[in-house]
Amino acid sequence: MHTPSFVPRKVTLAVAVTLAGMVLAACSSSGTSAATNPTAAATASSAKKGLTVYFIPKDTQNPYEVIADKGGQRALQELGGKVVISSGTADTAAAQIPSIQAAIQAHADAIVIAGNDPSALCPSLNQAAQAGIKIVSFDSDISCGSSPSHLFINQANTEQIGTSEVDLLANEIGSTGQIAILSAAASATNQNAWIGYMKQELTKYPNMQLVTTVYGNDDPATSLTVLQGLLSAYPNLRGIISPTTVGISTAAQYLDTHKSLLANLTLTGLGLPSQMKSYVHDGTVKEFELWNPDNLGYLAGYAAAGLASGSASTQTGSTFTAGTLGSYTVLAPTSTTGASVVLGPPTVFNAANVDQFDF
Ligand code: RAM
Repeated sequence: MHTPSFVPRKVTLAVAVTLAGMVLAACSSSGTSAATNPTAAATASSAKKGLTVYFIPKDTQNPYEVIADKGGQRALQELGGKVVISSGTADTAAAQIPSIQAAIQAHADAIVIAGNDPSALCPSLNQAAQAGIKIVSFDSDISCGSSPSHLFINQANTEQIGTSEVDLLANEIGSTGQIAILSAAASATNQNAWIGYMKQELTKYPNMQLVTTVYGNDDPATSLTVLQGLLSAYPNLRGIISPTTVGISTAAQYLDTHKSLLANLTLTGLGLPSQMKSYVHDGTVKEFELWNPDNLGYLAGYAAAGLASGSASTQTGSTFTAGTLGSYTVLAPTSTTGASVVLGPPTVFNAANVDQFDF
């Protein structure tokens, strides 16, 4: 049996258990939590009052994105500013461009965007930056080179998310058999970065074969269609990793009503505890992972307000304070992200702890 290369599973579980029952306010390893830094909230009030921050999620219908946007609203409320939530209903860059234009028209102070495509948004974002709007990406990074400069709010270490999902599945299926990935949009930066690390991790498991990746576009109906296609094309499939809350909840719902499939098939990935708990308790899913999306939006809101107020920067090593979450340090760009801060490690959920989380 393998253990994850990055953070031992036991440690991750221990973190989950330790945090149970309290607000999941994990900080990046480079950060200091407000619990150990009581002046955090006070420092944060250096943000300008009356800021307007446009939150542009992947789409406005995905419950995960809705929770993240609420976290952003919470942050701006604390800071005496406001959030405008604007996006399309499909996970495409084209659907997000009108929202960037709207932010420019409204003379917004900052944009917080979940990129549906690494580079298709860059010309519009550049235009926004030239109009003086600060750019933050969250959930799914953009890749615009140096123009416009932006800060990515990463939910957890990208490599750890990818490798740990493979390790969870390997542990459940005895590291053997055909597996597949049920992803979101084929152009989504976050999904593709995680999948890259999954493939890397799979080289440690020679008896597990990734047969295909299918894309449900974070749309429940499309996710169901591609899942059914997958199951009929690969009747011997032993495992599915769905690194999207829409994909995993759709697949769990389907398996729940087709329980005979569970004799040979294991599902894991990234899910909202609120959507997944019934499937965990009835045995459809044993373990899955996530972080607190509300905290992700809250951190992004503070980062945007900090950039717009001059109290945060994209400079490697610079720090800013994100209200009750505490202090964060900007990390240098990597092969998969621009300059970033990391919210914290993901939590593994199972029957023992899944009821303790309210997102
Ligand atoms: C979905 C989206 C989002 C991803 C989560 C885990 O809701 O694809 O981008 O971060 O799942």
